[in-house]
This record gives sequence, C-alpha cells and structure tokens, in this order.
Amino acid sequence: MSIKAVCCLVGEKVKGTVTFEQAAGEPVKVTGELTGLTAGQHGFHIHEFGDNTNGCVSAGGHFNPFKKEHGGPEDDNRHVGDLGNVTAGDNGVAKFEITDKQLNLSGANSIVGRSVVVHAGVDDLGRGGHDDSKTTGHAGARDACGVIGICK
Ligand SMILES: [Cu+2]
Ligand SMILES: [Zn+2]
Repeated sequence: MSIKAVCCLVGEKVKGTVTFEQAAGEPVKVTGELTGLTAGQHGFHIHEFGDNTNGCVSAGGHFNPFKKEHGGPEDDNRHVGDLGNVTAGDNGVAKFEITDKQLNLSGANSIVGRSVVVHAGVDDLGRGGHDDSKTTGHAGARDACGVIGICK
C-alpha cells in the first residue's frame, strides 16, 4: 500500500505540479515539474499551513514540528519541510525527483494539507550567514505555492 498526494503550484509567472508517493515505512518520493522560473536554483520547501487565502504568505513558515533550525535536505538539524533547491534551465523549467526520509504522508506529522512553496532565490541551506539563513535559508520571495492533497 502506498499513499499518493499531489500539489498544483500557482504563482504570478511560475506554475507546476508536484507529486508525492510513499509506501509503508519507506521514504517519500517527490517528483515535479515547474515552469516560468528564472534560470538557476530556487528554494523548495513544505510550509506549515495549507492556507493560500493571503497568497503564499499565509502558508506560514517552514514545516518544523521538531523545532529545529533551517538546514539542507541531508542535514539532521533541519526543518522537516527543508527540501533544498530545485534547478531551472535557461527555458525556466525545473524537472526533479527527490527522495526524502523526513517527510511523511500519514501520521501526526503528515505533510498532507500543508503547502509547497518555491522561492525566487537560492536556499543557502542554513550556511549563508544571513540574518534569516537559519530560519528560511535566505531564499527570498515566494514565487508560487499550492496545497498538498491526497490523490488516487
Ligand atoms: Cu519556503
Ligand atoms: Zn527550513
């Protein structure tokens, strides 16, 4: 048995779809394609709330049930929502496949009902030395977001 979830991201210029799949006891596989990005790296996170009533701002901060610092996807000390960066080519398209051990699609800390956010800037993975490196990775504005929901 595996659980599948999907998120449609919508922004002013950026849009796309991200899917999540998890078999019982296994890591989550995240697959996505985003378009309309500037070329290069963009911070990519799960944010706490599945609320887009005030645009991507109402998605809140990074999903962080264990009260850790912001980090990179391979760090132990990271927010659960920290998925690092996705990279767009010169055509503005980012196509990616991520396997992550901290995400869950069920249980107390499920990401279902929360948001995916892609940022205008690069996530420094907590190492940039900026005021907000340890909270947001200094990734800048929110280019697009959407709510994660269960799918077939
Ligand atoms: Cu974010
Ligand atoms: Zn974070």
